[in-house]
Amino acid sequence: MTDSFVEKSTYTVKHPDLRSWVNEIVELCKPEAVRWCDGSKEEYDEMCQKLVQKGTFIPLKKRENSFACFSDPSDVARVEDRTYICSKRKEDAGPTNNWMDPREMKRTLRPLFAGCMQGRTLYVIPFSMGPVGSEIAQIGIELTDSEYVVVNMHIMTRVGVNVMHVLGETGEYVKCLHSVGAPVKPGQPDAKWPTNPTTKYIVHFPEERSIMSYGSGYGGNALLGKKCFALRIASVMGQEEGWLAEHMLIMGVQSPDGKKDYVAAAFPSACGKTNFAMLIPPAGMDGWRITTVGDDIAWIKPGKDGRLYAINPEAGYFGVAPGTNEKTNPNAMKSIEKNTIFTNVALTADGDVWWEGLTKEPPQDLIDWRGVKYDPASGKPAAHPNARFTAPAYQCPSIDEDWENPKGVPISALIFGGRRSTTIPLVYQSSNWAYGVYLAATMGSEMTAAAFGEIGKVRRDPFAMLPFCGYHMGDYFNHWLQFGRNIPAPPRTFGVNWFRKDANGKFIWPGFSDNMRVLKWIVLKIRGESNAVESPIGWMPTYEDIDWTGSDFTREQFESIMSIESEDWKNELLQHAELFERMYDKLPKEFIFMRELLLSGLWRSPKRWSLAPEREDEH
Ligand code: O2Y
Ligand code: MN
Repeated sequence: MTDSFVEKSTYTVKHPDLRSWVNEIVELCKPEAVRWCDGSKEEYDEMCQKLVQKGTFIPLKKRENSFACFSDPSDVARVEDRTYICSKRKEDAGPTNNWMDPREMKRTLRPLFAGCMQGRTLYVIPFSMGPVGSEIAQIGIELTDSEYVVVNMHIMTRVGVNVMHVLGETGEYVKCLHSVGAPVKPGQPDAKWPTNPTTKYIVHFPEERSIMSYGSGYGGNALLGKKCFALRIASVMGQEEGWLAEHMLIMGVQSPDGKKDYVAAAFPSACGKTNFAMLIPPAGMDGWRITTVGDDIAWIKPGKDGRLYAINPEAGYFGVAPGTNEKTNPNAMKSIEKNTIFTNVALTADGDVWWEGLTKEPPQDLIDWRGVKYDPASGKPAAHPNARFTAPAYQCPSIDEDWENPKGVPISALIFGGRRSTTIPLVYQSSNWAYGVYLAATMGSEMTAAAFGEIGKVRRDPFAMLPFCGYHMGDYFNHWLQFGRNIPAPPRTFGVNWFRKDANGKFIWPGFSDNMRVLKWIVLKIRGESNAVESPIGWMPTYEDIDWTGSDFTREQFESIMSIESEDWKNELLQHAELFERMYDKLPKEFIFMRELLLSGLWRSPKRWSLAPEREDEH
């Protein structure tokens, strides 16, 4: 690579392996220029201006330093069916991942990457997942031909020269190669959202610690620090090195006496994790406060004191816009007032953004996410359902004072939640670590989008990691069990379900800020300051154990979302068996016994186990 070929670099690269990898990719992809990113504000502003000139970014008059853009309609979400774990051995990817032999995959990808960056600049993005220099943090280098990726990575990760300093001459890093797969031919205009409409591959090579992503410029497919690195590759690192990379938010729960506990919580995609992570307690629960460490991913390591410490490897939020409003998430609304990138939202006539749920009625004269005048009579949404905001974490009013603490924050409880209209109660506590692992492994969500199968059917999503675990799910369960054996006092584990419905199909639990009532019980429970009764599936609060200040939620309603219908549960356990069959060769023995124990408990319980005292009469 000659110096004139390098468009810009404000530092000298001392890492021979990195230099040769970049040279190799330049040789293969044939970009017009190479730029080594330094993470500066000047660089961010310059890239945004470039995107404005290209017509990709539309500056927003109503929000300082903020932009909107519309993706190609073929490029609107993660592509699970095009996502591969190419471990050397098929059995290491397991039954829940797409797999191809790594050599064969490289033979497939090489011709696609050959010349794919013609007419574009290749950006070299050095980034840290986690506070730069933290013992828990990891370094990645993303090579991309997308300015949209550069600016989003600036927000979502820590990009910069200081990362190169930590990397030094021999430091380890994850190789993240990304191309939109749309070379620009000489004389041809570039697309506003370059993408490859027919060919997409999101490929992970766990043993090599490398990622190759082709054909998409969108979110999790292209911002490789997020799902690809921080979950799929990091989960493999965690298994080998004795830590956990999890699809979990991290929040602080502070009581009026100033005591704070940190909890991490796993929910499948599209279950309101960002709302929960930024929760504001309801009126009347004075003195309780939630602080936000992260809204999507947690890296968890045992500390020297035997406790677990977690960091948020990210530096921003890539949140779902539709449904976000002043009631559902006031902190997110403040986080996106400035310095924010909006993708696939609708635009208002006065230079602002709009999405379904932001206000009751859409404003007049919207431009929809396809870039055309919106017709409310069309029955279609103005914003794409997976429209996103990318906003810096420090802009969140509830950000925790220790969110960048390189040591992480100590975790007292783990919460696992799914989207279930029946069967799973509002909250319950597992009686021990192994049962906690079992309940997380068997969690599931009813499908809300036809993309994943029959709407309403339960899709098992162990630990909310089904699309994100970089290795065999059975090995993952065993890793969790072993992890608990190695720590003196593992965090307490809880199951929650905000989504139970009544006979009319209406949600029973109000959710959002009322979830604080459940959190308060959880936190007091781990402090030994609240009560519980034993149910066939674990410990549960009674109506009296929950703080109902300012709420009109009745005892009957509470009992209806806490009941355990034994027929539903027997069916549930049959489905657990189906899941276990898929990973029979690696299934922990604990799971077999745990399922038997649950079954025997349910066998003895009434048709409907309820917190109501008359339950004994139902035998
Ligand atoms: O569709 C995408 O590319 C984004 S998916 C995503 C983004 C932020 C947080 N979580 C998710 C997810 O799918 O879990
Ligand atoms: Mn997520």
